[in-house]
Amino acid sequence: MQHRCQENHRWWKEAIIYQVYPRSFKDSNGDGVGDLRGILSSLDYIASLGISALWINPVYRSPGRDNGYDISDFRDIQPEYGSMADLDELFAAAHGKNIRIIMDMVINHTSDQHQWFKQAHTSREDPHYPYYIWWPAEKGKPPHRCGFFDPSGEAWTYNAATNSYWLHYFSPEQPDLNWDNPEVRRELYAMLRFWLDKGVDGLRFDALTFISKDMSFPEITPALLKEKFHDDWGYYYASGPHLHAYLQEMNREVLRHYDAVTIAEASGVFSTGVLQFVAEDRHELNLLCHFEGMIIGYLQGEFKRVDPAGYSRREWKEIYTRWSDVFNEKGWGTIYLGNHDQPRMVSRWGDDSETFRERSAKLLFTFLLTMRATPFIYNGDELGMTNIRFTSVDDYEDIETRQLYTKLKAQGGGTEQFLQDQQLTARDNGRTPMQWTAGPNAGFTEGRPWLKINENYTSINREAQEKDPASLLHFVRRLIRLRKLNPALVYGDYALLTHDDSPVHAYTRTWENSTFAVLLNLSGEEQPFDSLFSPPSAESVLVNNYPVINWTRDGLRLAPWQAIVFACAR
Ligand code: ISL
Ligand code: CA
Repeated sequence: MQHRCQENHRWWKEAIIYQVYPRSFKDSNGDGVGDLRGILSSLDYIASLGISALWINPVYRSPGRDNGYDISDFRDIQPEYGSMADLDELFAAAHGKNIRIIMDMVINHTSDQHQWFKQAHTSREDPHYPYYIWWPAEKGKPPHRCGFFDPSGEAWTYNAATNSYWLHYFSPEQPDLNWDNPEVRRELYAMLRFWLDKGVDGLRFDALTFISKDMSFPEITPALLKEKFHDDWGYYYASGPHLHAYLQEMNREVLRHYDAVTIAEASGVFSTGVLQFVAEDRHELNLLCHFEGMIIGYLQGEFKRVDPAGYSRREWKEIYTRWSDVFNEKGWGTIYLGNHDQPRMVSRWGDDSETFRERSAKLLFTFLLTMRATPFIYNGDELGMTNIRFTSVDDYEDIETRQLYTKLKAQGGGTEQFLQDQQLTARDNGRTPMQWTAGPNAGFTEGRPWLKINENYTSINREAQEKDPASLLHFVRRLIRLRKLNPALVYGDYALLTHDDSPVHAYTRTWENSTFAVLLNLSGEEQPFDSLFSPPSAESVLVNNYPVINWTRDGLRLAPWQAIVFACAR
């Protein structure tokens, strides 16, 4: 078969992207905050993983209310992270090691400390007033919109100087930009060119699906929201009237003139809608990160609460299969199991108990690196770092947790349940400092870390895993190499073998005349697997997180969290 992808190879389809959360990665000057020189000094480690590109979370000038997702100057660096010269040095050093750089672009909103907003909120006559979205108070109270990080949950905040309310889908300190204003778009495009001209190799667009709003702000009752927009504001916010027109314009004006990969963070986009963003003939973007995988196991209609009993494996298989199949003819997918907004991968999807932490993390990486999509690895996951599970609200630094708690208290809710939920879902679980060594502060800083370090750093750290050939870290390196050496694992057709409720996720990846079988037992119990395959020879087993494969006369028995990849006989 002449394969559809053959004429369509792109570096970012073959890439493995490593996400660095600068604040928590490596501190170079003892102030307890990770920084650019810290990343620079860790570049050999990053390169040793074999990854192709680095995505760096925002390091721009920012008051840091949302750890950099509230930008006050798009063209400057927040001093606690370093300087523009440091960043330039990092770009050059990374490029010298064949590592591409992807920068995070936050263009749905700015900080309230951005010059534009500082001026805008002084008067309706100010030229920057129409850079933001306002509801004049003479029209009464604005129709309710959800502000994710607002202490009252409301996305409008009143400003006396202009006698109007500004819109903020996140916190009040993150006013939404008015994309309907051509001036705003012109400014943002110029800013994007500034970064692309510097030679960045990719852009990850934060909350990109939210940029267009229905500016008539129709009243949305909870009933209407349920009926028309599922149960989810993300979906409503991602359905703005001019979203695709703006993305096409941004492509025409900026993106198509550069050879950089473009990635949307796309809350509220489902597999039915993704091709509108990434099909080649749409001329919008290259890749999109969806949330369908992240919301498996969430309690229906609840924000930041997952079912403590776990998640449905049937749903897992269905969602990842659907998100693989949707790109069979056009576009290309992404896959991730954790990031700076999510709890730790092994705590959420695996089992972080002593017994299964390492095995289940190995299984999750086997999945991540054998699917037909560009994989993202979040820093620290390659060491099997786990949720910190804070037992006090005061331990949390994250604006989301803090605001949710304020809201809960105002409504008279209980702290205990809140803490239990946050132990499973809070973003700070994934933001604790990187565990480099068993030494003081896990080798992250010589000062006082900005966020507590997980106490398990004495056993879970890079140093220990470097020395142990059987460690997760070495396992991940081998998997990365395997993916890079085998186009079947990148471009090969994906076929699900287990369409049932069992926790076994088994699939094949086929490309030209090679086929790989991937068998994953997503559970802590032994599972039978009725295999169509004959037992593989020892040399065709490419991955196994156990020393043996238990192939009985009745078929295969997969051990708890066992992950196997083998090359099928021709
Ligand atoms: O919409 C949501 C919930 O329904 C969120 O998932 C939202 O899309 C997501 O949190 C957006 O995240 C990004 O933008 C935020 C920032 O705090 C995150 O860290 C960033 O990844 C605001 O800039
Ligand atoms: Ca520092």
